[in-house]
Amino acid sequence: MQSSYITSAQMAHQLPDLGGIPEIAFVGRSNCGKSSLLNALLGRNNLARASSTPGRTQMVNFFAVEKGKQKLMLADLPGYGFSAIGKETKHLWQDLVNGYLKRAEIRETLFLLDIRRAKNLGEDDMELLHHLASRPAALTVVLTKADKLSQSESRQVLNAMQKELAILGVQVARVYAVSTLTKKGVSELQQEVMGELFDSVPAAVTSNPKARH
Ligand SMILES: Nc1nc2c(ncn2[C@@H]2O[C@H](COP(=O)(O)OP(=O)(O)OP(=O)(O)O)[C@@H](O)[C@H]2O)c(=O)[nH]1
Ligand SMILES: [Mg+2]
Repeated sequence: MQSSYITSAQMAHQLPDLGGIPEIAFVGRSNCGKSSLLNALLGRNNLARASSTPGRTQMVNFFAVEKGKQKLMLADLPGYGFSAIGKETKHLWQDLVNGYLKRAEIRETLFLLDIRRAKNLGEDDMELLHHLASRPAALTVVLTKADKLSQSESRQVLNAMQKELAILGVQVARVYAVSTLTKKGVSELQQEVMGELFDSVPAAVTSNPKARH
C-alpha cells in the first residue's frame, strides 16, 4: 500500500477536483485523533501532521492511498469545538466543512469521538452526527484513544454507544474502538472499511485524474 500527500484546501472554493476517486472523510472534534488515525491506517508516522495543540489541522488535507491499480483518497478535516478560536474562523470552518461534506466522492465518513466523551455527546456532536447520517456516504463511528480506558470499560462504552445511536435514530454502519498507541482496532478498520472500499472501486475511476483533463 502506497500513500502520499496530494493537496489541501483552506476555503470551500479551493476544494479540488480529484477525478472522482472515492474518498474517506475523517470528521470530528478538534484533538480527537483524526490525523493520528489517518497515519495509523496508512502505516505512516507523520504524513498527516498530528499535534497535542488543538486546532492543528486547519485545512482539508487530501492523501492518496494506492493498492495495486486501485486508489482512494483520505480527507483529513479540521476539528470543531476548539474554544479558543474566534467567530470568523468558526465561520470559515463551517463553510469549508459544509462545502467538503457535499462532495459526491465521499463514500465513507469516519466520525471520530474521544472514547471518554462518548457518554457525554455535546449538541454540536449530535448535530453533526445527524447531518452525516443524512448524507449518502456510509457512516462509521470511531471511538478514539481507547487506551485511556480498560478493555472492559472500552467494550461497555462501545455497546452503550451502539444502543444510544439506535435510540437517536442515527443510521451508523459500524462502531469501532481504536487506539493509535496500542493499535487496537486499527487493522479491523483497515480491512473492513478501507479494504471494502478498495474492493468496490471500479477500474474506471482508478485511472490518473489528470488524464481526464
Ligand atoms: N492516548 C492516545 N492519544 C492519542 C491517540 N490518538 C491521538 N492521540 C493524541 O491526541 C492528540 C491529538 O491528535 P491529532 O491526531 O492531532 O488530533 P486531530 O483530531 O487531528 O486534531 P485537530 O487537527 O486539531 O482537529 C495528539 O497529542 C495525539 O498524540 C490515541 O489513540 N491514544
Ligand atoms: Mg488533525
